[in-house]
Amino acid sequence: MILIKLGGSIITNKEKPLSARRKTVENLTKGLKKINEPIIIVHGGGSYGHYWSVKYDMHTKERKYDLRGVSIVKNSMIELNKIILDSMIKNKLNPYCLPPTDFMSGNKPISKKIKEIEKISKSGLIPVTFGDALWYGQKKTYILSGDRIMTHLAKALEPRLCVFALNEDGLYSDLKSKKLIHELQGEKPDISENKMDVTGGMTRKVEEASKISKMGLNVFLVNGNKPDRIVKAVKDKTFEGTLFRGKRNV
Ligand code: IP8
Repeated sequence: MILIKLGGSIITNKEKPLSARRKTVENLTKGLKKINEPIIIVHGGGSYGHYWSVKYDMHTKERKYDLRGVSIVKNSMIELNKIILDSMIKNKLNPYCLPPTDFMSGNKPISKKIKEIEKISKSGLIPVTFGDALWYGQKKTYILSGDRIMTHLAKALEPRLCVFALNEDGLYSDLKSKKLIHELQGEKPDISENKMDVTGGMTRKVEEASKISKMGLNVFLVNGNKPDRIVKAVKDKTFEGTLFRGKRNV
């Protein structure tokens, strides 16, 4: 089983509110079509969810946020999700839409539901979920990042590989020269970036990726503009990007 996160920066145009990169989404789904094993898709918020989360000052902390913001963030994620689902349907994949409310209770994953997601993906359907605004309890809500969902799913399902599709070639040891880090083992690199995501952007991704690799699993950060790199990583185990090698795979 393969877990794939389509980052908001790759599926949307982050400079333009509420604009999806439809051609890129199309290329990605065509790439997914070439993978012959169970997959689960998670996608981010990009210029949909993050745009509204910033407007309504909503974050990952559980608080009493503006209820209007909660509704609008959720609505925008449904809109972005629909674009992904439509592209998958068009390319003859069988997505099975699962908003995170389906497997989260407050900020905890429901293990029975997560096990069910595994069964769904093994049946040939492709579960598709996404970062979202979620009910926490006592009138509080929070933003659940798709990266955090990846960690929840990885922990429970132990996929063969976790892929994060980004709008970059992977992690750079130096931002100016764009020198790519090809492989990491256990260590968590120090990265600097401009934070524009309410969930922490690249910092969060690196955090979750190293958490997952510490569970022993391989995590691969790859350029989503080159879907063949995803296919090659899955099929031939050649990693053109940044691989966080999990202990089990050393
Ligand atoms: O882009 C957050 O998901 P992410 C989604 O995976 C929202 O961090 C609603 C901002």
